[in-house]
Amino acid sequence: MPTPPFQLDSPPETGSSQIVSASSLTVSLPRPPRLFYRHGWQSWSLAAWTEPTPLPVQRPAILHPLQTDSRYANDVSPHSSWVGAVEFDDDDILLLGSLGLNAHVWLKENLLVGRHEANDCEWFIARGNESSVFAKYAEELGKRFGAKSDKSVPRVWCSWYSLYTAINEEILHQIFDGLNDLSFDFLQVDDGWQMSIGDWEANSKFPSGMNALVQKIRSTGRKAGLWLAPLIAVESSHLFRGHPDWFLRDESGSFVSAGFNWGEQLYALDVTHPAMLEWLAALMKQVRAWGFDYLKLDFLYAGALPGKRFTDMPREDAYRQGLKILREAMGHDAYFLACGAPIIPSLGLCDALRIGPDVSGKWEDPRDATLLYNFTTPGTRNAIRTSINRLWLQPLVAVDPDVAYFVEQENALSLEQKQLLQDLALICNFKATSDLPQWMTSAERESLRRFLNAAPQVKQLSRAKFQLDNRVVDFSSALALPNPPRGPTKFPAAFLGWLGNRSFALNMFHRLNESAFRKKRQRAEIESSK
Ligand code: 9PG
Repeated sequence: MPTPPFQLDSPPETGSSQIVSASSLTVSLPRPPRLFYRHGWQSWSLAAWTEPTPLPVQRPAILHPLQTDSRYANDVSPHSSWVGAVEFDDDDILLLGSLGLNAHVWLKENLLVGRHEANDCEWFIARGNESSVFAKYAEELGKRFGAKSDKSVPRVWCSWYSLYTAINEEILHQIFDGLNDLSFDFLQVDDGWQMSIGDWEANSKFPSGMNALVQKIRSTGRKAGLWLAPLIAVESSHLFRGHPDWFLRDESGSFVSAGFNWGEQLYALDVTHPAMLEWLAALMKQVRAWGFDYLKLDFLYAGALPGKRFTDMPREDAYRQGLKILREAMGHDAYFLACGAPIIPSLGLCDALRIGPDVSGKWEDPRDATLLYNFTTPGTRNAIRTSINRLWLQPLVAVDPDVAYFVEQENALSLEQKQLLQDLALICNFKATSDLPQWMTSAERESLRRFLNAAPQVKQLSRAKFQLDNRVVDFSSALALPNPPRGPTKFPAAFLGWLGNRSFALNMFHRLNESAFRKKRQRAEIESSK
């Protein structure tokens, strides 16, 4: 039985903290805060210090399951997953964070409210400067969810941010050869190798098969990494058609949407279904048997969506149980990067965690940022903003801010913007790129080489400023949020939101992207043949 709401009439003294066990709790604020820290549910969801007022609901709604915690996406009061904080003054921050799963924090006028979805849980409340309250919170989380992985963080070349789905065996071989003297530990094949989302076998662009691809990677002196999204499937996959009973449904028996991507409806696997779990474990073993030692498991949020499961249990507990099975099956010696993953429920089970949205060769898409008020879509500004606001996770897990860029070709970022991404990677100590050797000038190749071998002393000076050795880096340009749509822009914004909810529009968008990716590959092929 959940206990009645716990009320704290005044927050703790500056410099102190306390732990309270309750299903819900309210903390009265002594005065109106000037900022609220919102922590998004999964890797791609927004984490930011914002005004303490409601923000517009991000659009399109069809993507809520894949970009936010859909259950709370329409909340009017500012909402945060597991942990929220308010700022009264410089160095006067009040943090309320749960030490368990399935918990949420809201700012409701002069109250900070914490609520668990099912049971009691422990709540951590602390007041003081930002770094100390978050450090203490992280320490308590570590005691409950497990210590940080002791594996060294690998340097990774990832295929996604250059060729996207347009990869094939031949071009990857050329790239792997072209990276010859650069000190990558892993060459990671991303989305584009599989038959379908759900059908995890090599497609016709990889006629020699996955084992041969691993052999090629190993022949260059590196280890092999692979991307999979093992907890979702598209409607057209054999997996979904063959095993509808393995998929998550709601109370009325309809399939739960896991969002929309690849021009299709996505569905979520039920991570408590015994036959499904057997299939999942066998899949992990298969991937290891092909020879992949680094697994980027993506779209993991699907395991924790609300729904009715084979075994009834709180959704994030179900996810965590599923993740343990994945981890056991892949083996503890594999390097496991969790992506699109609910943050707190992934701690202690993965080696690294993506802490922000995807980067892209663009700083910001005004359509997404200003009209749709969506900060989860690919874009370098979005990626930096959320990642900077999640650095407090560093004592718990290796944090992946996504790849950095070095090349000018096929990339619209300024030198300064690329430098911010590189510096963020150094701060996180997670070094990855997707840049093609075909596109690198010799100077760019040199700067990539220096980056891969760099290990600067990092010191945080303020929310936006960091010192790297003797250099100060300022991320302020990435942290601010654009103003919500106002006045005449409200109409195109509403129309775009409507259009974004239509599957025909998303489908058309997908086809355009795919054709742009293929053209990119053709340009890379021409460069290789020079
Ligand atoms: C492969 C990619 C890459 C990338 C992942 C993930 O619609 N969305 O909001 C959305 C966000 C991210 C995303 C896809 C869709 O990218 O983060 O690194 O692996 O999948 O498809």
